[in-house]
Amino acid sequence: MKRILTIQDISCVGQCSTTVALPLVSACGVECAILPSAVLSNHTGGFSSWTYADLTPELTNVEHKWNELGITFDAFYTGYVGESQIDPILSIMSSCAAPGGAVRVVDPAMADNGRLYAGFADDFPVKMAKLCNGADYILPNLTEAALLVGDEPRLEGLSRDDIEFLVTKLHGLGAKNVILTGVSFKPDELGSAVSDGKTIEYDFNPRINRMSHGTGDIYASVFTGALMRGRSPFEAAALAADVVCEAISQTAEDHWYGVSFERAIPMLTKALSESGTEN
Ligand code: PXL
Repeated sequence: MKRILTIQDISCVGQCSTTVALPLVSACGVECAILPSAVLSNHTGGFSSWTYADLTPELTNVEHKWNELGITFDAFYTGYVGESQIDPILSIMSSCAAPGGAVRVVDPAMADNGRLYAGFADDFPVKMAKLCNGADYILPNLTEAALLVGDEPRLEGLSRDDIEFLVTKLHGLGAKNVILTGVSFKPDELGSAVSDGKTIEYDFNPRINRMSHGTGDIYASVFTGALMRGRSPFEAAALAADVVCEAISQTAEDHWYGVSFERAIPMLTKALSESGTEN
């Protein structure tokens, strides 16, 4: 069984980041170690306030212990992290990689709907771009993608050429594969562009008109888990989108702070038990 390490915050309440990654990567049949970068009482997207305990010094402490014990990982998956954590994370990715190398999946979780999340400085995307450099896979939404390459975020009316130009610029950050989410060429569809730098494939699902928190974390977690189970990047992205759609459709109307991803776990495990190349 592959062992991955996810590095992101623990939002104790809110169904996002580590509390989504751990169950979903595990449900994929992949061992998931965690390294919490911070502990928050709840996420910052919709609650009026939160507590925040920064764990930056602990990242290096843990890294040294793992180096001493010879603990390594087949893949790293990063999500919501702070500016001071970028360099320690890059160090962990190089010193704790499995002897044959480790896959780097970077979800630059920092923005949505045209704006940075509360608490991030305007120059944070430049720091996040450093983490994208050398990543095997980056999974920005349209807002994150624009901010990473220094553009004004545009959420609507992007043509195929606009998307492909944006994807090219994202590769220019030093990322091998780009999975750009939030792509839409027709009002009733929403999907992603999956690019390896040579070819772009598109995956679309019917658009669900509902603002849902934490869907990017569900998408990145399933993508990482499925990839580590030997699915192609396109298959992993398509499954991730299907799980997000299933989770949203299974979420009660008044459940505002997250989506009930738990209800999509049966379809995820079923999909991954069906044919596919084991990795
Ligand atoms: O879902 C991304 C995320 C993760 N962690 C925290 C957040 C958010 C989005 O707002 O606030 C703390």
